[in-house]
Amino acid sequence: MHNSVVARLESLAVWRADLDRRLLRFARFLGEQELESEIDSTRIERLRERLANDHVLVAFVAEFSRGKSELINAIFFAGAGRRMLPATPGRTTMCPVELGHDAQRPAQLMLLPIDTRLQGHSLAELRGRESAWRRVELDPGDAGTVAEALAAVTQTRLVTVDQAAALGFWNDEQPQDNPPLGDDGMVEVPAWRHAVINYPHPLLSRGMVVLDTPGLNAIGAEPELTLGLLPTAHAAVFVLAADAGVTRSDLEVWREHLGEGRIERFVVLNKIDTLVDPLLQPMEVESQIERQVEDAARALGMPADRVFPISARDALSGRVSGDDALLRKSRLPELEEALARELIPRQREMLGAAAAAIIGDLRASVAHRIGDRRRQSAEQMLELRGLRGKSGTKLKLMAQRVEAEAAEFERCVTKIAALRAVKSRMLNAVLATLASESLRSEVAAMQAALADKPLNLGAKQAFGTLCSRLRRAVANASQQVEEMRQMLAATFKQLNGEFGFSFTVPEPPALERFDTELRLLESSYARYLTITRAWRLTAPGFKEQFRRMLLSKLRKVFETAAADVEMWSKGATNPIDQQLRERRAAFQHRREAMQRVQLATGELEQRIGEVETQDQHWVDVQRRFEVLAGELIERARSGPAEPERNAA
Ligand SMILES: Nc1nc2c(ncn2[C@@H]2O[C@H](COP(=O)(O)OP(=O)(O)OP(=O)(O)O)[C@@H](O)[C@H]2O)c(=O)[nH]1
Ligand SMILES: [Mg+2]
Repeated sequence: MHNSVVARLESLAVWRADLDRRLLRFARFLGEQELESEIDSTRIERLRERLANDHVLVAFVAEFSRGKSELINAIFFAGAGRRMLPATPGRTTMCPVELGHDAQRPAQLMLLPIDTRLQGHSLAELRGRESAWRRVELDPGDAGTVAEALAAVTQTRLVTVDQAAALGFWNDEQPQDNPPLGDDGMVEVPAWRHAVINYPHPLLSRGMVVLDTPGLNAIGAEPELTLGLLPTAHAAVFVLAADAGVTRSDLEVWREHLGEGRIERFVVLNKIDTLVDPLLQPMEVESQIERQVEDAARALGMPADRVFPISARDALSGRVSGDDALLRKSRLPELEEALARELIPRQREMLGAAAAAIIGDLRASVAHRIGDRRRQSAEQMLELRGLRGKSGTKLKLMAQRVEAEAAEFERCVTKIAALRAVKSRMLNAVLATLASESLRSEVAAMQAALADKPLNLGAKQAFGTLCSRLRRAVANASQQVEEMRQMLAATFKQLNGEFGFSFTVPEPPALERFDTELRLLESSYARYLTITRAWRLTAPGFKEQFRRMLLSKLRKVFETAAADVEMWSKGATNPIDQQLRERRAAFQHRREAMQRVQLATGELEQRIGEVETQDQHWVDVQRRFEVLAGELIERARSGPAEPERNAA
């Protein structure tokens, strides 16, 4: 069963675990050789966290009844021998459903009641709050009861029109999207806002997360899905039905949710089994399918090889009954192969490139540290060799010179203190520019502008103003960082020249990346404000949710930028203490050497021998370190073994 996907994910998981092991070994080596620094350790920790938590999120998006849930059943749950996620004619899935597997937790279904929308908390906030969710234990060994539990995602509730409006399901100005009104004046709305399924499955356990969405066009479209969840997906599978063709509402869903952005898109033309016609030759059916694929590709502006004609129904029953011919006929394996081929390597590439860059930085900073130590040994050696055959008076003079040099060196302490003071003032200025308090007041200002004129042009304008102010803040921070860099470079140059240090300014973080992130956020939010369903934001709970969501997204951008700047600034001055310590130790060595030599001449040769041994030790450490770092980078870049080669 879809071996290639499992094999690829498996080799990805093996690669991640291997990288992690090597990183750990690398960190241990640095610790043993006393080469670690706080910053390097933080960097290694962060990278390890990323390697452990990285996942591939695939979202299934479409108008209702196109067969999203059935497709997920066919890909993920055929092994259970039955239909697991409810898939029926008409609207079935009523809330977004997230499928994943976290082995630390029991198999379970978590349901978030729809009422939570009224309080204005965003989904991201509620994720961490267990008490907000209803929990149902699942027994993976018993497919029947699991399927029964999963039926919850179709549950609805009857509420009054007012309640429906508050929940975001009713709008007097856009009656065509409203759910039907019962004779008793009640409206049917989804019972749950979100469902999370934790279920052991070969794909899910290897880091794949699947998002099934309700038919988005009419019901259940909460801003968070459009703005929070979908943009974080690595791939989206957009489902069309061959018996419906590309309808206006299909196009609307496509445009509103997948029309642009960074997500990798796959289009599925489902239900090709419905095209089978006893009066047509198979060839004729085939050319009908081809024509539909081309039409769909044209309508969506996608290349035809990204449109996959399949039958989810045939695939599911083919797999359940072990009928390989039916499975082949369903053409699902082609889609799965494409998903595995395109998606996983890309994910791997991104992770590998990020890891290689971080390890490259680590390598540079540690190599620098080793270089420093070797330089000091060389200096000591030079001095010791110079002592050979010197008289007692000469030695005394030299000892005095060491004392004078040491005293002269201590002058650097005041200069360094001044440097620290200037740096910390400058750093505080950058951090103030990127502080979340200023963000909150900017967002509040926009919110105030929104309050008077609900979501008309004024709102877009207010949002645009907010975004341009924030981008200006990032540009200012960038400028401040550049000034800091110049200050550090000039001071380091002076300190190096005067006191023989070897300080260098590391490359400052590229804040342009955050400008790009802000632009992306801006375009997706601005697009949302113009779509027809943005009226939901007029309900107070939604407005609050929108504000919190926006604020938390922005905060993340700004906090990451601030953390990067802080880390860089620390990294620039961290070596100071270390080099100070080492220089003082070197003076001490020289003093001791001189004293010993004065006592007995045999000591000198012994001392020279010691320094030689020490230098040899650093040569050895350097070599071992280079091998470790080189292997680590090579491993990060090359990625996992190709599963085909392994499998064969
Ligand atoms: N003939 C045929 N019917 C299918 C196929 N896939 C799904 N269906 C049927 O289409 C109907 C809708 O399928 P679902 O999987 O519930 O569709 P959905 O896109 O999840 O719909 P919502 O949950 O309402 O958004 C169900 O009756 C399925 O049995 C297929 O390949 N061929
Ligand atoms: Mg469904």
